[in-house]
Amino acid sequence: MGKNLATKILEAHLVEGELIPGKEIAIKIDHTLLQDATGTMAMLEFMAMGAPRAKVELAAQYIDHNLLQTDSKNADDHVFLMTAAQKFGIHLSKPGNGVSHQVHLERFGAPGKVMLGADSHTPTAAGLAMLAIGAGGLDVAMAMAGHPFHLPCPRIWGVKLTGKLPDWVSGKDVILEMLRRHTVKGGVGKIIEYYGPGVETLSATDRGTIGNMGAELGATTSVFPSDHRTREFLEAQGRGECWQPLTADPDAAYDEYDEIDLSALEPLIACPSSPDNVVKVKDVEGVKVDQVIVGSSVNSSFRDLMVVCRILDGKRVAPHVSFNINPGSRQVLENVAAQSGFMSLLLAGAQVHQPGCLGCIGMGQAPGTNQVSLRTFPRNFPGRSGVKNDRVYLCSPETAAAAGIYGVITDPRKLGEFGPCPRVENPQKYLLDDSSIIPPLEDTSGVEIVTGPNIVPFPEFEELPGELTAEVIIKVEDNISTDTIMPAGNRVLPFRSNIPAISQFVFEQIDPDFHKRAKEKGNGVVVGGENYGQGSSREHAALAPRYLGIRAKIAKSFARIHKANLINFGILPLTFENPADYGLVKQGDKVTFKNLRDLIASGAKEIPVQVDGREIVTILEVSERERQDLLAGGTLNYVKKGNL
Ligand code: MIC
Repeated sequence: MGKNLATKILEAHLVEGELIPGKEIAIKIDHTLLQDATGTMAMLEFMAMGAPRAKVELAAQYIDHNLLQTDSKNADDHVFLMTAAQKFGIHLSKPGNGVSHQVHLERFGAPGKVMLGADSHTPTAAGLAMLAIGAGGLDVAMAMAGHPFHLPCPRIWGVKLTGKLPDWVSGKDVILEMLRRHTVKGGVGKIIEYYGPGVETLSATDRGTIGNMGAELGATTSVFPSDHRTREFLEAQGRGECWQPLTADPDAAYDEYDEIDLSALEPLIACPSSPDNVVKVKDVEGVKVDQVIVGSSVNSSFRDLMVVCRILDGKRVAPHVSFNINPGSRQVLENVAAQSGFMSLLLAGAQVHQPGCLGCIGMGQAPGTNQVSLRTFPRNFPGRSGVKNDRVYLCSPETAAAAGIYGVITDPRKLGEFGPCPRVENPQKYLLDDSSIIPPLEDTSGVEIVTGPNIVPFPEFEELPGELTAEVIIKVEDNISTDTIMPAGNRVLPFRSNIPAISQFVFEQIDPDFHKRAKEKGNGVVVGGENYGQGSSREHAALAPRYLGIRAKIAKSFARIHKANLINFGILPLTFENPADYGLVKQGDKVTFKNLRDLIASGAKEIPVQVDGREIVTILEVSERERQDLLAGGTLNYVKKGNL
């Protein structure tokens, strides 16, 4: 039986363990990706490890999230990251140069490389046949310091693509179809590998879109083969020498299978407020739209913007619609401008913003009260836009453009009344300009790292106690995202390098007093449902609760990155042995863990907990290495003791 591509790449990078699904493995990392919102903390963690220089083949730091400068904080953090990147041999992409995922595809990505990124949408690099995985900042800092990345070996899920996308249907509709079929939990513990004859009908950036939102399925990552479309993209970027062909063996087997006939897809849309709440666009036609945003983390490539330019050419957006463009990179904007797309946008009445994440992470662009916002973003978790009870839909650039013109949700096929679907070819040679990427220095001896007043030292955490008595501070439902646990947005993001300050926002949306109660009680427990902690890679969703005294989270199941982050900061990630016990626990209950240290040190999987006098059994599914991290009170404590 032949091998699939994911297995080939994993094998070439395997440094510990065996490729048996569920068992812990360690893999060598070639590229690391940091963005600024997670990067300040990750850089502090890297500094705490004492490594003199990044030890990976390529390390990149992007400044793409915290772009609004309403006071000195974000600007200070930018200078910190710029000087630290110079000190440690890291490429630095300046504010305004673009979103990490798009710029990495353009300037650094290469087939077959393994990348670890402190952003859950790192798998966008699937578009270039990279195995690119999102992780917490501490894991990325460790990889930058030259350590392999540990993860439970994923199952490989082969998704065969056949046919060709019809007019007015694009990459976004493929991944929305995956979400419709499999929900936000469908990819947990899996790598999604796309194969089959339909693959070559998709460009590198369409593949990037599909890889990006594999994160919304909870997948470890996604991967596409490297073929002539990959070479075409790299050559157009002046980097043809990075190309190599990579594909699964013809008789490759997968742990699971699915198949999508691209020709049968229709325009799809995710309704409020979950990326898997997917319906056909034609089923929600007529809903009045107030805001449209094209671009940001996903669907911000040259093709995505250019298709919107062509659709809007010679038309105006409906008077009541605020139509926004967030280009993925300066390169995208320059190339769109060179092909006169920019003029079509301006004349149509669009607001064109600087390249960056912006509204995708609530950094501006919040919709008004009760307004409907259609976005080509990857996520629409409740409140993420910055507005309580927001009504955010996720769709393709074609569907977004149609809503802009008609002012209501409209199946983009209706645009056929103005002419045929625009065919946008990517340039054979993009206009290239790397002047906003500062390359690493050879001699860094003269570089001083500038730390502004917003950079607060990493908090000290004590080790796991022998026994633990705590109180249930909050109980939440299924699919709670990290946006609910640790909100982002322009009020909160500037505190990413200041844990005492950011901790006051934990669970703010659903329980503004959470932080006070948690601090008051001393030791706390959070109880959750299925897929607890889905969404972003932000380690602050573990670090800030830990700062407030949370020592354990008991859930029906956890999302992959959040579970790893909990362990990194010494919070026990426990699951109910009997999911029905979830119903027995309530906010305010006293919980006691007897012989906790001994149980964990002895390798026990079953951890009994007294909940208001009753005993329930919880399960601790972690590796031996992770047990040591938990005992030490977190990975950094363990590492500081000289264990690596
Ligand atoms: C997101 O899309 O949620 C983010 C913002 O990019 C996050 C990272 C962060 O919270 O800084 C992610 O996806 O990991």
